[in-house]
Amino acid sequence: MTPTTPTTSAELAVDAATLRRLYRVMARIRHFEIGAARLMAGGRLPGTLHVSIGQEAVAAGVCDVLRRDDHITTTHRGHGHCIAKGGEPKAMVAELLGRETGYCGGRSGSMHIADPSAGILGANAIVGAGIPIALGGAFAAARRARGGVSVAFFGEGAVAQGVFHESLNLAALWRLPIVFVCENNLYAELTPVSVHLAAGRVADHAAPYGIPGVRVDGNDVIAVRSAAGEAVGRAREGGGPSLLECMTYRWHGHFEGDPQQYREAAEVARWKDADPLKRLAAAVAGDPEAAAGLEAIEAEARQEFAAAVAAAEAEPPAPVASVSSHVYRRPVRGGAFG
Ligand SMILES: Cc1ncc(C[n+]2csc(CCOP(=O)(O)OP(=O)(O)O)c2C)c(N)n1
Repeated sequence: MTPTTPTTSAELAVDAATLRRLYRVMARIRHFEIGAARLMAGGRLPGTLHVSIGQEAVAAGVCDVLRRDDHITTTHRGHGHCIAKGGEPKAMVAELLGRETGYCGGRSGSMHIADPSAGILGANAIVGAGIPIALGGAFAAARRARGGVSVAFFGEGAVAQGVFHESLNLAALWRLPIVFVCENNLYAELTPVSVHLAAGRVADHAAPYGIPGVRVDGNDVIAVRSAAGEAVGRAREGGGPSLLECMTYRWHGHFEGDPQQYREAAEVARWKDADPLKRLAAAVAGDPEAAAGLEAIEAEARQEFAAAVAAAEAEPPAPVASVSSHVYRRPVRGGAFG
């Protein structure tokens, strides 16, 4: 992995405002995840937590080329995608902390966050299960014919699931406006990719379905944005689906508390050197307009998370009696259950 050589935003063919916007989104994700991990370590956050520290460039780069009414689905490691797509950290934190103002009334926690108003069709605890939901979003977008696009985010652990292949097949047959974005972070739980995927490259799964498949450096936000821009543009114009494989790495364990006996500290350290935020900061160092105030952006991001925690912790926990709300459907007279 070679960090991008410092250059100017003109050479990067991306304007200073875009570079700063990308940095801000990555910083907001980074500080949300660091903060959430600390809350869990301190016993203030119930449930299980999977953070995406180190993978921020994928969420930021892809969502930067999406419209608010485009759809995404995400996974158990989905906070970054939700933030990048326009989800509200305040409602996300309230959900993580089991408060009624959370996205799901505090009943679901980290792995079910959804915000249809921002096009977020949901995180999903079942590996691969978000992919066909995004496919449905793409089908709906095609029917509406307003140029909408759907993006399915998933880890490489989902690629051996049948539904990944079924979805690529249908998307290709019907030329649906969808981009399949695989975040290949080299591990599925404790298992390295070399042991669980027969095809060395996820992107190679595109060819049998006759769709474009591209592998990019997923820690280079500009490269991700550029590849995603091409795939999303093609989908919007009726050119059909694409598969994008973003090579990246999670700095933390699979879940918070994971003893991580399956990987070497030196490997983690190598990937920390390829930190997507530091790489973008280095890339814009020669451009005073783009580089100004990156520390202030970081401070704002930390403050955003702290304010969300303070607001959530000032509220009472969601009432236990609400636990079954929205689970059972009230019988309809004369209907199937009436
Ligand atoms: C269908 C299914 N099988 C197994 C699991 C248990 N499980 C949870 S996360 C995970 C690994 C996912 O790896 P990957 O898709 O690469 O995502 P990452 O955790 O690396 O972001 C597994 C096997 C599950 N949640 N769903």
